[in-house]
Amino acid sequence: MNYSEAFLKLEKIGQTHLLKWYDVLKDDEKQKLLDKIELIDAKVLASNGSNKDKETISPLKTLTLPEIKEEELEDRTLGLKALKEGKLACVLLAGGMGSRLGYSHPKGMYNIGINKTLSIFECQMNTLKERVKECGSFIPLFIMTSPENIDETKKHFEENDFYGYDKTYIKFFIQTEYPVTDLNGKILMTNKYTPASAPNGNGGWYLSMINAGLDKYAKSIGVEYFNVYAVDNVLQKMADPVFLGSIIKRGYESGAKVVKKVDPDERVGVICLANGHPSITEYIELTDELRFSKDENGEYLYNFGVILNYIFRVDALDRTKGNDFPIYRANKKFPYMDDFGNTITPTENNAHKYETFVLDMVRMMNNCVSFEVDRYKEFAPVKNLHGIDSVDSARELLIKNSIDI
Ligand code: UD2
Repeated sequence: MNYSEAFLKLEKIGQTHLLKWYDVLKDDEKQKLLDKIELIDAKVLASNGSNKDKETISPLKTLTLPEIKEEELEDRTLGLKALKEGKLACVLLAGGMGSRLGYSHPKGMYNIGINKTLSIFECQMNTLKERVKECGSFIPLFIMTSPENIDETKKHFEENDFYGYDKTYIKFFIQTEYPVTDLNGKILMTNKYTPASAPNGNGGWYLSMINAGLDKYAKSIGVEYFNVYAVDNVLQKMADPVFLGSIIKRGYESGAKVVKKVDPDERVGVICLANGHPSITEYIELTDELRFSKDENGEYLYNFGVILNYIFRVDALDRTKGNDFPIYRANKKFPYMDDFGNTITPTENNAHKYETFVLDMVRMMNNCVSFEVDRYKEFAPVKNLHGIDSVDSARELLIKNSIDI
C-alpha cells in the first residue's frame, strides 16, 4: 500500500490523523506505518457490539455424566479410532499473558508446581502425552500466541525439548490484532509510525490459522476435527476420545465441554439455545432474569457453563468462516502517544479494545453436543493468584487428582 492508497482508506473511515507524522518519518518507518494501515480491519471500528439482546434464549439439553457413562464404551472406541487415524488436531489458545498473576510472561509458562517446577504448558503437555499413549499415535498440536508472546513461547518449548513430544507435530501461529481506539473511536498511536493494536480475542483462532496457511496444512494431513482449548486450565482434558466419539456418533458439527455451575454468578459462559439454535451466552451478557430462572424442579435452567474446551468439525468451520462474529468492545487503560508526541500512561480507562469470542463459533454450527464433565477432574482455571479460580485453588485440585506438583 502506498501513501495515497493509505490516505484514501483512512479518509473513508475518518482516521487520517494516523498520517499526521508521515513527513518526518524515516523511510523504513514510513513503510512500517503503511503496512500497519493496510492491515486495519475497518469493519471492527464500525461495530457497536452484538445484537444478542434481541434473541430469545431457551435451555439446551446437556448430555449429563450418567448419560455419558451409558454410552462411554461405544463412544470411546469411536473416538480412539479417529484419534489413531489423525482425524483430530488440538488448538491451544495461548495468546494471554499472566498479568493478573503478577507475571509478565506467557501465562502457559507460569510455574504451578510447589515442590518442583511444573509450568502450565508442561501440565497440559503431560495430559496430551497420556492421550498419545492411549491412542497409539501423535496428535497434531497448533499453538496460538499473540505477536507479543510468540518468541518467548517458542523459546520455552525449545528449551524444554517440547516436553518430549515429537516436535514435528507442533506448529505455532500468531493471532491477528485489531486496532485500539480512544473512547470516541479514533485509533490511538503508540509512536509516530505505529497505530495502536491488541490481540483480537480468542474468536480469531481459525481466521488466524487460515492466514498462517495452517488450515490447508491440517487438511493435507487428514485432520477433520479441531479441539480448541484454553491455556489457563491445568486440568484441561484435550483429545478426549469419549467427547470426540459422542460427536462423531451423532454426526454433529461441534461439541462443548460444560460443568455444572457452582453458583449462578460463576464466570463461565452458559450453553443455551438462541432463537432455537445452539449458542453460548457469555457471563458478562447474562441477564439476572436468565441467571436465576429455575425449572419446575427448582433447578437453575442455565446451569451448565462452558470451560473453553470445544470440538469443531473442519467442514463446518469452512462453511462459516466468512460469517461475521459479534465484536465486543471493552474499556481499557492503554498507553499512547498524544498529539504532541508525548507518551501518556493513563490512570483511567481511555481506550476501546475490540475482541471476538470463540464461544460465538457455536452459534455458527448447526448442532452442538453439550457434554458434561466432572468439574473437579477437568476444570481448574488459573485466573487470579488467590481465591476463586486461582493458583491456590488450581494447586489444590491438582493434588486431589494425584498429580505430583
Ligand atoms: C473464558 C470463556 C468463558 C469460560 C471461561 C472458563 C470466552 C470469551 N470466555 O473466559 O466462557 O469458558 O473461559 O475458564 O471464551 N486468549 C487468546 N487470545 C486472546 C484472548 C484470550 O489466546 O486475545 C486465550 C487465553 O490465553 C486463554 C483463553 O483464551 O487461554 C481464555 O481467555 P480469557 O481469559 O479472555 O477468557 P475468560 O477466562 O474470561
